[in-house]
Amino acid sequence: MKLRRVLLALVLAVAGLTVLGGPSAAAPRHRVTYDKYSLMVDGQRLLLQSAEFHYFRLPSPGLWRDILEKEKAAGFNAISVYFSWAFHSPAPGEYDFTGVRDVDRLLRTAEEVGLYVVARPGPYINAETSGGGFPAWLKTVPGRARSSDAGYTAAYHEWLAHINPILARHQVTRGGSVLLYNVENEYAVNTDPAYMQDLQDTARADGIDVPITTNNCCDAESWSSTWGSGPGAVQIPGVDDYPQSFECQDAGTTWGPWGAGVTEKVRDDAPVFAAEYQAGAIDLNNAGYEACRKLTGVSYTKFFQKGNMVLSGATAFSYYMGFGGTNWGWLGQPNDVYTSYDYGAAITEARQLTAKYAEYKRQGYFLRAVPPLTKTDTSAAPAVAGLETAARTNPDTGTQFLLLRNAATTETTSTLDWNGHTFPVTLPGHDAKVLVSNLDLGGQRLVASTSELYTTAQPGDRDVAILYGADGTPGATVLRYASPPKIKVLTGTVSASYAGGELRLDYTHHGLARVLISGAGHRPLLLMLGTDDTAASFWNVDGVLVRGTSLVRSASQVHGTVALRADTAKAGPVEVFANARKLTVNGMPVPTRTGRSSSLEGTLPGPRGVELPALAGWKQRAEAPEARPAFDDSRWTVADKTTSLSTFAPITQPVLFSDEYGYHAGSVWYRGRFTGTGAETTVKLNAITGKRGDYLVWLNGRYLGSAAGGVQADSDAPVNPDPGPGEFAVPAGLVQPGRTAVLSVLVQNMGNNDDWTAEDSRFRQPRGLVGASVPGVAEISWKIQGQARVDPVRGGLNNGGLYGERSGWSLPGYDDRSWPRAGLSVGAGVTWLRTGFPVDLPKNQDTSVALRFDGEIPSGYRVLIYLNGWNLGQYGAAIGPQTDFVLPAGPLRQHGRNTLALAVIAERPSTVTTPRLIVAGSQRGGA
Ligand code: IPT
Repeated sequence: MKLRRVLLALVLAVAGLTVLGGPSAAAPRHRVTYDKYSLMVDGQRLLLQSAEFHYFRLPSPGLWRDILEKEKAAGFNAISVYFSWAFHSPAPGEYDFTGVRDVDRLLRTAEEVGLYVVARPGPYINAETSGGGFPAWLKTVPGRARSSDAGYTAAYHEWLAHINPILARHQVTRGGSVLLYNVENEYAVNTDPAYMQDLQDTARADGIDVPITTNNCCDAESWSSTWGSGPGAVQIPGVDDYPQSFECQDAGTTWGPWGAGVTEKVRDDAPVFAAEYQAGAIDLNNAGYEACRKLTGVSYTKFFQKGNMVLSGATAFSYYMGFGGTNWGWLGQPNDVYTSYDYGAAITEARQLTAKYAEYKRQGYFLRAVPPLTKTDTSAAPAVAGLETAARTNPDTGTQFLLLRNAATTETTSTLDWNGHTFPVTLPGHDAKVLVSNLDLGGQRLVASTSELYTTAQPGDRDVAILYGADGTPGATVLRYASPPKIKVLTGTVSASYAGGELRLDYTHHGLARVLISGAGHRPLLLMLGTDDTAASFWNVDGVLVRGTSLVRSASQVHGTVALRADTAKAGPVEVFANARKLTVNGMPVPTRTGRSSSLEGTLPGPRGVELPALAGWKQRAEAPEARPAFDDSRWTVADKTTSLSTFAPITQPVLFSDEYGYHAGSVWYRGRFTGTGAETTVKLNAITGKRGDYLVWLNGRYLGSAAGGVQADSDAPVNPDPGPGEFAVPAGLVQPGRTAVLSVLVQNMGNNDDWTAEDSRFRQPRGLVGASVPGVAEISWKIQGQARVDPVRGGLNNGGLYGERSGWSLPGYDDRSWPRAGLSVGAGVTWLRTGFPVDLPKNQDTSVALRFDGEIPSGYRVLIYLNGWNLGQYGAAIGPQTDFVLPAGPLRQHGRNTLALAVIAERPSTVTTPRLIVAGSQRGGA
């Protein structure tokens, strides 16, 4: 796609035109079609290998390319992307698509990298985002969300009118990357076919002409058989499968509690589409994302995904998540996630590759090497004692795919009788293999192999193929040759025999064996036989095979020189298979010699050491002047509403729900005035914050205490409220008879519930105070204040309404010279700590930096972390188990001065743990 764009630019430049933005109507057009087997582009069958990526969880557009290149290097040919309405719209009618919201840039980057996009604009997206992607202002719009009610319809039409034209001009049909358009999300209960149909009609009217899909959850039949081809049915129904569930604490013991993970075929005329296939997990029980990575680790990935390939015949997959990212600001839905959305994915939140990534790469390269897999039917599979088997065959080529799966936890050794051959097979516990027979491998014919195919390449006048199997297990490969070929074993131990037009190689998978097969009227074949690890040490990017780097981003060959863009995590040897004599890496020439395998061999340097400054010289300033009776709140909003659209009935009047007054993110302050009697003994206050929230209470400037905010995530919540304990004792003498008393309450709203079941009440559930009374007092008059203004760069979800946030204390330009240097003890209430630090990271190197809090996670206070004004996380025992907070380039100035501001909200006097900077990974190279 990149080359095409460059060519187009040249053509247009010659014609005196310029290319503005993405592909225009003049760009090459392609046809996207499908049948029961697969998607097709210009009639060519396509195996869609997609990884989910949320641009809104990486507030650094320059790093989007890094993730996309890493996905592509693992063999993916697509990304699947939710577009978050809430992220772009802070208020009705207001939309922002600039900076970190520049989705046009995202789609352009996908085009440049060469990845298709499955576009998922919702309007409802779930995804553990606040409100499931609904902007909080939608809570004040009448009409049931996710239905065809008028108010909601007008609101989502506004969103689609903004996002659809962007997606439309980036469609494959117009020379762009958008291949599929996904409406809604797991819309399975409380459904309204007219709404589902209108989403599609609106998309079509807006110029969407690629196939429309949706992701079904719990009732996979919903948008097909129930409504047939009637209203709401989509062309290609997708199905979500999460066989390992989300109980990360059970990693290592749990196995498929949510089913076999075999994607259902929903429509006879459409391919099987695994729209979300589990590739990680949310951390429901605070086990930490490493546990989630283990729950969905290499074993799971092999067993379930390979099983699904053969058992379901799916030819379109999207793995959720490929890279999770960060719930920065108030993006997250608080009941299921904390700041990190690492997800235990193959690429970590700090953008590092894991062992799981290597497994995705093994599977991804395999899928790329076997085009016949795009059209298969189930076929009879040979039985193998002790193992599960299943098979599919391509009716045109006769290529067969045979699944061998070991459901036991221990290794199984058996015999496979397959197409007239007898092979020994050994499979480790919970492992799976997809074997291939009758496949054209470049100039060779693979008859059968008990090794898995990793990848193939055609450097110059020969073929290279890499096969692999678990270390120490037997392998055999049979190739067809009309006469005996010449066999040269370059490395390793391999025995060869020839009979009846077939060459059979027998070996034990170990290290990397290399066999050169030539003569017999074929192109020479370099066959490499490896293990999981030695196979995965190869990169096959843009047709160039490379071993020894930690990543290859792209490769090109011009005039006998192969130019790689590649990363190295350490110094070491590099080996390149290409039709070239010279090598450059990241623009630098690399001296090479030609090795025994006729490859180029050289040595590459690793990254330089990185020094990060200590964080010192903290300055401190306490705030919360709102707690003082004399504080001037004359410009605050009067809270006097008596009704709301929430199904939650307020415990007292007036309605104090913060969204009703336009305050949607983070902290909200309330000040209530009443005339004292002198007999007050108790203040009763209830708040709903979503999980992990709290509220702090002052009366006449005296701190009365704090409570955990109510959590109303359950569907029966509206009738079963539990908005916190909410009773605070009034010290004698604090309230004077006949005098005005002032109640000040700071509520930490954590974000909105999702609307997963389309029942409206969950998502509309209030945030902020829901009940406030002082027994003996007839009336309290209220004022409310939240976020002062939408940050034009960082957006509406970045800030709440703390005094320091309203006064710019989080911003790098704020002048804190008058602030004293102070210790780390803080009183109850809100205290800010600020410091500056210089960073100068090595050039031509990708260093990922994070902030780490050492020691036990404190209770009693929470910390909002602002880096150069970007709200990059929340830390504290009430929040979650997270101690490392990624500081992405962009928010982090990599060559310059940075400002770190910590807003400490303390329920009691505390000594704050201050963090330090750490290197979360460093490689020479980078995007
Ligand atoms: C599936 C959602 O579609 C997706 O948005 C995300 O929330 C994911 O779950 C969990 O991370 S719903 C599936 C668990 C039934």
